[in-house]
Amino acid sequence: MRIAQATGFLGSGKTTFLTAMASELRSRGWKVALIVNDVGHINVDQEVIRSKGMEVKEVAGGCICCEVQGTFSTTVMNLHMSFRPDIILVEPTGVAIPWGLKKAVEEATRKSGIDISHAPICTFVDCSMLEEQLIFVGRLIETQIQEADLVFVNKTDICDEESLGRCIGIIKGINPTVKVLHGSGRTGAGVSELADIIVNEESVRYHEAVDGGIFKEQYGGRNE
Ligand SMILES: Nc1nc2c(ncn2[C@@H]2O[C@H](COP(=O)(O)OP(=O)(O)O)[C@@H](O)[C@H]2O)c(=O)[nH]1
Ligand SMILES: [Mg+2]
Repeated sequence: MRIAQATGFLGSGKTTFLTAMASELRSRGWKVALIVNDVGHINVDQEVIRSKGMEVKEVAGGCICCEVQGTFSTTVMNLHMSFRPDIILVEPTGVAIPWGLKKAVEEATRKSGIDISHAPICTFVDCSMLEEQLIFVGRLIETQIQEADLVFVNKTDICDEESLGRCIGIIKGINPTVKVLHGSGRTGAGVSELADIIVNEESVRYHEAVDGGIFKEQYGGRNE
């Protein structure tokens, strides 16, 4: 079974994009489940998703990065037993950071004994809002970009070339080596491209170095 997680600030378009991605994966023959972990209003139309042959579960009460990591593991195990998905797409809260999400998957793997492969964690960025958000919630967004396996610049349907270029420049300034894709969950641009990466590539894992810096290491065996 595979788990694919998204991060990105509230309103960056995660729900819209993951819904489109779920349909794309389903049309490729994957059995898809979604886990939505939100603090406020859950935007996913659960009945519509179920009518398309997918399953949705909610994890409430906090962020799966920290407070409800245990509930996340249980939800993953229950989904595995009841629905047998090939892939679970996970939308955490807008304040989740990739490091915490990686730990959540590690814990689920350890507790469940299920052979889980971990797709790259994608951080969604709203290209029309990035500069403003960096002023108000800069620390959070910078962390989401620094720790991401890849960044998706979303809502390009409402951005011109110049602001898209500026946005990519800011992201590369924060994380020079990260792969950056762009498109729109609303128009479907980039959905197929991101789906290719989600099914074919692996997440990279981070350890905090002794000096407080962060270094990357290939996401390895599940007993580590
Ligand atoms: N223009 C545009 N709006 C979008 C796009 N994706 C999502 N939105 C809108 O942005 C808002 C937040 O989207 P949502 O998917 O709920 O974001 P989330 O909070 O990250 O899950 C909603 O009003 C969406 O309709 C997009 O690609 N283009
Ligand atoms: Mg959402």
